[in-house]
Amino acid sequence: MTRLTEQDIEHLTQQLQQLDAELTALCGMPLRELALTASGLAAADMRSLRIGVVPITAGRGVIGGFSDSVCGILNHIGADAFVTDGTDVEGIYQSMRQADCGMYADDNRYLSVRYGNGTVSDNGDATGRGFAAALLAVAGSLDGETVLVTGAGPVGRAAANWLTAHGAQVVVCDVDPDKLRDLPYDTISSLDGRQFRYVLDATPAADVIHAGHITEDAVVAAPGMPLGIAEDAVEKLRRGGTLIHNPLELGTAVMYTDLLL
Ligand code: 2YJ
Repeated sequence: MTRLTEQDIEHLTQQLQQLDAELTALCGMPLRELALTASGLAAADMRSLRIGVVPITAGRGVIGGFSDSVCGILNHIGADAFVTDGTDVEGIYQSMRQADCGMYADDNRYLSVRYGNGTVSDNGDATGRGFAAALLAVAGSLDGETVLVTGAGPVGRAAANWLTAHGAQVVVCDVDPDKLRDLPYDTISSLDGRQFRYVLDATPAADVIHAGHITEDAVVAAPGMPLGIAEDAVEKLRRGGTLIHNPLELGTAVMYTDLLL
């Protein structure tokens, strides 16, 4: 995920009910159930763990509203989350003393940790599985269906693994041939001349997927910020397809449900 801005997450906490309504309409389940599904869990596995969200000042520093938004997402799905008073190592210490789990992000990595058993969930991996689970939920079944995954980084690889395990035929596209080497999927380095019904956009770049790359009834799951779906493709999806896009909510929710394993 690209570094989020304050504007990206400004109204996120107030819009969680609306997100649940949208996800339920599209995927047949709200954020909490989708996250549990991506973690391979059932509704009955949900637990309310105490989790400290630690503001991290390292690198480019805190993003205004980031820790509060993460805390809001966690509490929305049933966790017992709080933002630590201290930042960085002091905050991690507080979360270890006062909570079962911690969650923290710097400019390169965003992690959740369960202290009692050492379970760790990485945002890239969790996001890939979360959006793959959303795509499957919209489709109903992906058995034998071709799914395009754009971007062979951590998000794309996790999504490709999850989709393959759930019966899809995955095609991974990346402009960097080194990233495609040794991948156990069909791979392409350009979308030219190809059209797909199911797409998981895991690139950190804007305007990767255009209208010509998707069918009229396409289902596109896109965690990336900025959105990798060009305006003409968004317009086509509005007319007859489905677009699932949220910058932080689903990935963060899966990072929590992964700790319940
Ligand atoms: O604590 C804070 O407010 C900041 N240190 C949050 C930084 C958030 N980090 C990002 O947005 C990074 N791009 C996360 C990279 C995760 C890769 N999956």
